This record gives sequence, C-alpha cells and structure tokens, in this order.
Amino acid sequence: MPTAVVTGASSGIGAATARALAHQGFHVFCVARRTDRIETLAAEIGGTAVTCDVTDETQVAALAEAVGPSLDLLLNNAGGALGVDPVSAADADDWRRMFEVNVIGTLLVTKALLPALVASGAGTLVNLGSTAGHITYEGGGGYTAAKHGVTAMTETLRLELNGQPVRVTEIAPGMVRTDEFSLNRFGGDEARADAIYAGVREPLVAEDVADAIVWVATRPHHVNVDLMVIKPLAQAAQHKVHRES
Ligand code: 8X3
Repeated sequence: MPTAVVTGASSGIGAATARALAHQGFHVFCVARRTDRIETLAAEIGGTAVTCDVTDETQVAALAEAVGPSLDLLLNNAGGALGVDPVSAADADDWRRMFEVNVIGTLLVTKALLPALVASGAGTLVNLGSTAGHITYEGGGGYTAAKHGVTAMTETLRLELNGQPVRVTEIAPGMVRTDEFSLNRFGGDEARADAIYAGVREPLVAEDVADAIVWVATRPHHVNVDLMVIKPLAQAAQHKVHRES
C-alpha cells in the first residue's frame, strides 16, 4: 500500500486531500497540532494520526520516526496567512509566524522525510504554494513573501534532486473558501473573513484542490507537473474577481 504524509491535515485542503488520497488507496499519515481532529480523520480513513508542530525540529524528527524508512508522497500543506496590514504598518510577529509555518515548516518536514521519499524509489513531493507565491497584492506583503519563499524552495529542490527518484510539484491555488484560511488571516473576525468571498458565485473548495493533488500524484512517475495554478472561474486574475450583487 502506498504511503502519504499530509501536513496541516486538521482542516481545509489538508483534510480533504488526506480523504482523497485514502480513497485512492494510500495509507495517510495525518499530521497537525490538533490531535483530536486528526485522530477523528485518521479513524475515518484508516490512516495514522501524528501530532506534530511542523516548526518544531524535535517533533518533526518524531514524525520521520513514525513514518519509517520509505514514503511515496509528501504534501507540505501546513501554512497560512496572518493579517492584512500594509508593509508600512506590518506586525513583525505575524511575519515571523508566517515565515515559520509556511517556509521553515516546509523546510524541516522536507529535510526529515526526503531520505524516505528517495528510498521509495518513486517519491512525490508536493508543496502547497499559492497564487500569492507568484504575484503581490496590497496588504499581502508578509504572506506573499512567505509563499514566494515556498516557490523558490520548490524550484530549488527540483534542481537539486535532478537525477534522484523524487518529482517535485507546486500547487498554487487562488481563491479557495475553507473554514479557517480567511478567518485566521482576519484574527477570527467572521464578517471580514466572509467579505473576501462576497458575491463570488463559486470560489474553489478544498476538494477542488485535493482533486488536483491526487491527479498530480497518480500520473506515471516520469511525469513531473512542475506547477499547477488553480483559480475559480470568477477569478480571472488576483485583482479581477467577478462578483454578483
Ligand atoms: C490564498 C490565495 O489570494 O488569499 O493562498 O493570497 S490569496
């Protein structure tokens, strides 16, 4: 049975992808800080819950121990946005936290699990980037900088792993409506979080992104999808979103 590790599996895209991969026959290690959520998910899909803060090297080492010597798929999904302040008024702690989770977390988990991906003989590494890793927008300085970091790390890894049996993909979603992404960005302010999606008939949902990740992961192994940008039909570009009143 192929194995997969999904970080940030407690909600949103991570949880949806864990379910989709299990449906495809993967044994999924569901990784997140919130034990109750990942235990419920792991029980539902016949996977394994591993409580882990991806920014903590000791906990990431324990994750690698739990996974064992061989791994087929790693999805670095843990991440997120904090705040919408302009750079001139940015909260440095929010920026530190965004760099820690999105960039350093992805780095630590990748370093720890890369030997197992190589050992599988046909590993797949998927980093959850964002359109924010390819453009910038007002109020998004910290998040776009962090996601540009994820893009740079992903592209560097593909170069460095050339000749090794590990393919490297970035999935870059645009507007995805999940339970927590926007809420976390706005510090729990539901009205502001909801306003992001106001009038947008069909933002992407977590299952749309999960579907793309499964497609990437189930191509023949010599096929490396470098980058997949996915936006809802209503979002022609970052700033051009069709809204119905
Ligand atoms: C989420 C996309 O537009 O909020 O990664 O930056 S956006």
